[in-house]
Amino acid sequence: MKTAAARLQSADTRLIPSPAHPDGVPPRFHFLPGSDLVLSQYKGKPDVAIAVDCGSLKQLGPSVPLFNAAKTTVQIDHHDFGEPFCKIMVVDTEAAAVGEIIYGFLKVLRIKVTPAIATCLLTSIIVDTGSFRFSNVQSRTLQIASDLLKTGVDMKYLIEEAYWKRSLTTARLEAVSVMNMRFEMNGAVVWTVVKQSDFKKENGLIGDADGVTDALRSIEGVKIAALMRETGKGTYRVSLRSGLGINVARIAQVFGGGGHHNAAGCSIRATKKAREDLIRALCRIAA
Ligand SMILES: [Mn+2]
Repeated sequence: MKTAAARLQSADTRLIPSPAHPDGVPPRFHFLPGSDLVLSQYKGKPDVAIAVDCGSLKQLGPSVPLFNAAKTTVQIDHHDFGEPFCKIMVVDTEAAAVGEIIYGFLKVLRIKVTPAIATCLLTSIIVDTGSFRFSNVQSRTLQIASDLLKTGVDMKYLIEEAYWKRSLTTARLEAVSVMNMRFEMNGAVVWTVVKQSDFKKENGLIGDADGVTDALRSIEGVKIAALMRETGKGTYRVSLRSGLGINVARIAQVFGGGGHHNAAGCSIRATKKAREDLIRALCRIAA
């Protein structure tokens, strides 16, 4: 009988891009081994569908019918305010990143963690902990990172690629978002909008402005930062970040999204009214 590891490794694995990044793997993650396996289209019925780092079925967007067509559905997640939507649940809200959960899973399956696997898992941890700076970092996070480092993965390179390196497009979109930022509550709340026309002008994609919210949150005095990116479909994709003790996931949930205490997101209509409702809700919890 084949071991679980051998079965998994020989499986005809296809990866479907996240609806959060409909353009496929964001360019800054093209360095990840296997990023070229991500498909933008999939025909047929999958045997197994796995939702990773996805707090609700809604987050799968246009992939929902394909996902639900699978015989077996699996949810691997760490969101504080996620909703269960799969037959098999592998959820650990204490994990700083899904990379931690998958690492534990591979250990149980006795799958050898190769440098390529370690590169992806460590990147998951680096990204979800802001390079080991966020409050979700625990002893276990560092323990797993240490184990992954032992495979020979080059962490300096990963941090350089995933964290320090920004494309010129990203730098320009960050400049746009800083130029457009507005403060509320004596600077406790900052919000900004990046319009479709900005993305077009800078030849950028939604994912090119991923890091903006953290940059805004780092401004002295800011307790909550909100980035609203206008999608092509009349909505804003909202990213929220907050300081210690402020739960932005609660607000994201009210607006149909979800996430973690200090990092959450949702989608709202791209109207002044919807924007103001959101900002008002943010001001209430920042008070
Ligand atoms: Mn995550």
